[in-house]
Amino acid sequence: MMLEPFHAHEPHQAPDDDFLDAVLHGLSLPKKSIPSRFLYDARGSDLFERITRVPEYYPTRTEIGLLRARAAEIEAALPSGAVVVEFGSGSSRKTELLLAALDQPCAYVPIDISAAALYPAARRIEQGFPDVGVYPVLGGFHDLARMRLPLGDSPLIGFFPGSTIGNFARHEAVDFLLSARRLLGPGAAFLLGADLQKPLNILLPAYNDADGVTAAFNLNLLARINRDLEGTFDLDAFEHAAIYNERYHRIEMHLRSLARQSASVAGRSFSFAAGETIHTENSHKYTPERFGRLAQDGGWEVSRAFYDENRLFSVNLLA
Ligand code: AVJ
Repeated sequence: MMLEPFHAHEPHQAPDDDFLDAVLHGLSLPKKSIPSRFLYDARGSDLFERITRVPEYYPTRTEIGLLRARAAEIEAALPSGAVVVEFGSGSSRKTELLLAALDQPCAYVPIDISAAALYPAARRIEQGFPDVGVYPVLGGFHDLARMRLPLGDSPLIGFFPGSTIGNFARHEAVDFLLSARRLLGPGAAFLLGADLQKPLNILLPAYNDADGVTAAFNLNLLARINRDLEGTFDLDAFEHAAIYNERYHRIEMHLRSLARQSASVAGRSFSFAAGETIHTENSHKYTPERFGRLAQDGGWEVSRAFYDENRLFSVNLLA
C-alpha cells in the first residue's frame, strides 16, 4: 500500500472564505436562505454532537445500532485491505465501528469542513487504529470535483453516514454522488446512511427537542454572523422553526423573525417582516424506492440495504 502525502494534514482550502458572500447573497434573496454548511463552525459542530444525544433525535443512535448489529454482513460485503474515504466525517464516531468491522483496513481519509472537528477526530482514529494510515482533508463537498486521492491501488470504500446526503437539494445530491463516483473510481463501494420517511409525530420532535439544543444549533448561525461578519442580529428577536415540507419530503429549519426589524451584516442592512424566515437547512427523508432512484441518477446501484426493525433509518451499500 503506497500513500503519497499529498493531502496529509494539509488544509485543502480555507473553507470560511465564502461565508460573507453567501450570507450577503442569501439575505438578498426574495426568500432569505443561508447554506446549511455554515451551521458547522466549532460551536455548531459541538451543538450538533449534543443533538445526536437528545432522546428525540433518533438517526444517530439508530444508525450506530445498525452498524453494530449488521457488522458481520457489512464486512462480508466489502473488500479487505481497503481505504475508507469519509465525507463530512465530523467526530468520526461511526468510523470506529466501520474500521473495527472491516478486514484489515489500511487507510482512512476523513473529509470535513470544520478543522475543529476534523483534526482531533483524525488523531483519535490514528491512536485507536495504529495499523490504519490517517490522511485528513479539510474541505467542503463543493471541492470534491477538484479533489484527487493519490492512493495507489487499494480498494476504496466511500462512507457517508448520518443521512447528510439529505441536506442536499436533489440535483445537488445527484452531483455529489457523481463526484464521489469520480473521486473513488470504478469498482469502489459506497456505504451511505439515509433517513427514512416516517410519521410526523416522530419526525418533528427530532428537529425540535424539548431541551432546545436544535434551537441553539440553528440560532448559533446568527451568533456566528454577529461574531465573524460584524452582524447586529438580536438573537432574542428570532426563533427556531422546524417544519415538514410534504411536497419535497423534507424537514426544513428556519430562523423566524419575531417582529418587524432590521439587522446589518458587514455594514449592509437587511429588513425582516414579522414572521419572515431565513431558511437554514433541508433534511430530506427517503422511501427505499426514492433513495434507489436517487442513487441510480448519481451513477450508483443499491446492492444491499439494512433497516432497523422500526424502519426509522437505512444503511445502504452502493456499487
Ligand atoms: C447532520 C444533516 C444529518 O439533517 O438530521 C440535525 C443535521 N439539523 N438537527 C440532519 C441536523 C438539525 C442533520 N444532519
